[in-house]
Amino acid sequence: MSESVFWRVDKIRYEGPESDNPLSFRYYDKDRRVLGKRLEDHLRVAVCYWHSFNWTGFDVFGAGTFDRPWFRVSNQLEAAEMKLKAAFEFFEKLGAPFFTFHDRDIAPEGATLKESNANLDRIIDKVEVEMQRTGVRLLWGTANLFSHPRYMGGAATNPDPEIFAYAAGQVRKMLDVTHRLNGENYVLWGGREGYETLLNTDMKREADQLGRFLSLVADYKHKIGFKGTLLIEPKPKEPTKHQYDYDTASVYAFLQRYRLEREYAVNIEANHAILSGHSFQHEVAYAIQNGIFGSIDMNRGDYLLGWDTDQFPNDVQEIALVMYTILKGGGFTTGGMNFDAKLRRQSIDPEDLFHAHIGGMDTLARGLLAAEKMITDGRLDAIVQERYAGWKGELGERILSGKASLADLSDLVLEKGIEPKARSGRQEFIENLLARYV
Ligand code: XUL
Ligand code: CO
Repeated sequence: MSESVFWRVDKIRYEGPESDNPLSFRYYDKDRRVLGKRLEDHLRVAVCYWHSFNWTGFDVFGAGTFDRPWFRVSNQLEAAEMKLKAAFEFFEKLGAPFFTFHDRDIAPEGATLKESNANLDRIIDKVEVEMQRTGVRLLWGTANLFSHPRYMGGAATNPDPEIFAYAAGQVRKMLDVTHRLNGENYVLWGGREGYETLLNTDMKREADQLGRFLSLVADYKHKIGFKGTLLIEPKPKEPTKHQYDYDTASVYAFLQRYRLEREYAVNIEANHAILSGHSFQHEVAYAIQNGIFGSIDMNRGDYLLGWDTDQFPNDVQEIALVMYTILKGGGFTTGGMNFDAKLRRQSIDPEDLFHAHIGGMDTLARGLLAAEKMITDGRLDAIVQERYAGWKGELGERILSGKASLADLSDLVLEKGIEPKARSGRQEFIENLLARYV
């Protein structure tokens, strides 16, 4: 069947670490039991539509480099159908249990919202058939509220309420679609919700608009009975200079201020964490500790570049730390690992898309297996427990329960002549221990 772009690739199988076949998994053994659960059910991998099937390889200096058949078809709906067939062939051959998409990735934007909705309906009928045929599920859906020029000044935070209304129309439709396809989550990423200059921006008003928008979305979710999780994806900058959903802590503060902290969780993207000046593990740990951890957008940046390069992950130690944190937090519920990652624009062969995802999935699997060792061994946890052991004693209990005042504590130190003894944080020792699991 030479009409398929992926005809040269067969189903990708697990062949083990000794395999020399680059089109096989060396670690991603989906049925392997890890801490009582299948590896596939721990990772819940998703392939994203936008980078893998829509992006042509263009950058700000040059045109697309990928020659995919659907880029050559002028009828946009026909192109969407071709792309859909190719995407599901890819998901199936890769063995990805989930996929993700924006409304405008999967069906073309029309001249009006009505026309766009009709385009979407027509393609979604076909998506439903493909999902049934392959068993591939929807991790999340989302609306693109950033590409069209109408959104240049933001969607919910736009100075024009008609644009707010247009965005509401798009999200309503995509919530309906996500619900219809049994999506497990719905994502909101506010790429243009922010500002370029305060000289033309009323920041307080924009925050209230965004709070209102998120409340409307939550109300609608309940109205239609969508049981999935609503997720906000933090990012500090790019395309907008300053984005309101800067990082997990800013999102959490925002949600609390608008009393939405029980309605939303976060979708943490690896390289967005780095761009906000945190580690990936920090963002995940912060979300878990505040009860708003939802899902992951998996990728990596480049140490030499300060922007969102969206590369496939290859750092096992970084993933091991994140998986350790996620497992200790109870693992994913509705969330998963969505590859929000793209090929380099010189990787023009359709097979490159397989190599990228195989490498990414093997890296996730290795990280998970290392995290399993970290947990079953128990030494890392014991080190932390031991470090805070003093707080389990009488003094610690009195302080935290509020039984001791500032003066009580001062008197205690003065009367007993307490001089605390310094103890090593043992960072290098612990890092050497970590290296043994990875
Ligand atoms: C942009 C980004 C988006 C969201 C979905 O940096 O990560 O693709 O994941 O809109
Ligand atoms: Co993302």
